[in-house]
Amino acid sequence: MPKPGVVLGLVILALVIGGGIWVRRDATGLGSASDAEMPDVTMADGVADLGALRVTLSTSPRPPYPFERIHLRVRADAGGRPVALEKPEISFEMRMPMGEHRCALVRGDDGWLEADVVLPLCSSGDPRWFAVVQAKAEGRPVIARFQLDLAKVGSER
Ligand SMILES: [Cu+2]
Repeated sequence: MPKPGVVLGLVILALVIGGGIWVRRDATGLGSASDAEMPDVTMADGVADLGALRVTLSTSPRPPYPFERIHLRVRADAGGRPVALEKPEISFEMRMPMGEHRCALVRGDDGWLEADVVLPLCSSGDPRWFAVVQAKAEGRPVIARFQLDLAKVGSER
């Protein structure tokens, strides 16, 4: 049997770790979704699987750089057929509040919806942003979440 003090220590450690994760998730405002569940669009197209509907996000350049224009393309499909998104918009957030970064997606080429965004570099050094595509499809809300990491300023292109 371990000493009671050791058991108490482990319980407290578990509470601290659990509490830390809870606070971190809560701070993102992203519900219970963890990073691992969100498609990463830093270096490749990402596809969010929303059951019957799939939402694809494509960014360029790759990787994206802070303070430089990032071109975004979004499309939705179901069973391989394109689905029209109504009132589509995309917003960006970090774990910490970094201001409003929201723009409407407008019709582009080949059924893609497009927008341009410029994202600041967080002074904390955290490069990770979360992109949230919101729209309606056949009257029902669509919310697709992605993650991307901004490249370090001055890094190799
Ligand atoms: Cu910040």
